[in-house]
Amino acid sequence: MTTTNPTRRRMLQVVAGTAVAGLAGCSSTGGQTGGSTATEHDDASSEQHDEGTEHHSEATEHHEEETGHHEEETEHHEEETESGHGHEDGGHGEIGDPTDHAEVAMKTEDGEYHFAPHVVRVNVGGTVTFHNESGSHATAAYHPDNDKPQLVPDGAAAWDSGLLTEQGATFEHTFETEGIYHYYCKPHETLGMIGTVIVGEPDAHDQPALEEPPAELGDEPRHKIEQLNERVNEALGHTH
Ligand SMILES: [Cu+2]
Repeated sequence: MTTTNPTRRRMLQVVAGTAVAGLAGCSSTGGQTGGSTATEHDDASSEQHDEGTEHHSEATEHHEEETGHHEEETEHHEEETESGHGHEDGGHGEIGDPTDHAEVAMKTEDGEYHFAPHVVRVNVGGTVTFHNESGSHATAAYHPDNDKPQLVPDGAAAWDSGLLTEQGATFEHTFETEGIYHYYCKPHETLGMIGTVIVGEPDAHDQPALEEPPAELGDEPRHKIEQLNERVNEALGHTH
């Protein structure tokens, strides 16, 4: 029940590929560059413009494209470049642009319990694979189907992996609804083992997950969710 059968996985990959093609088409009409779409775009622009120097960094190319139109976006890219794409550093790095697939490790380390990174970001239709690295953990959405308050977008599907006890066990969920999702580890929720998935380019004003966490969750989970929301707002450039 915890592993994904190969056929289903292949199907998901095909679907994910289609989503990329669709996005590439949209973003060429102007809008935010993101993820692999940005890379393709950069390749094209470096062929056109870089007659002398071939070794422009990504950051430089972003500046060339965006300076003048979107000063805020340019600053955002600077931040990302300075600290790198910190998807593997345990959750303290920049969140970056959405991708079609993200991995989250579930671990018990020095008596602490983590989803790492704490926040990941995927495209609409993207998949997150949860990987049990050490200890026994579960991943479940804050959703009424799991007898929890709704901290996922309206209309979003719930998930619940059940307890993963074996090292190396995985569970994956595909996110079809844009928005912010908080999720928890059943045995360790009260110790703050909570994580977040950002799907697409959601409107921060319209997310149940970003509202003040309900009192029924208890102090530690609420505190953790507030921290996660700070990082989400930062990633979305939502500062008020
Ligand atoms: Cu856990």
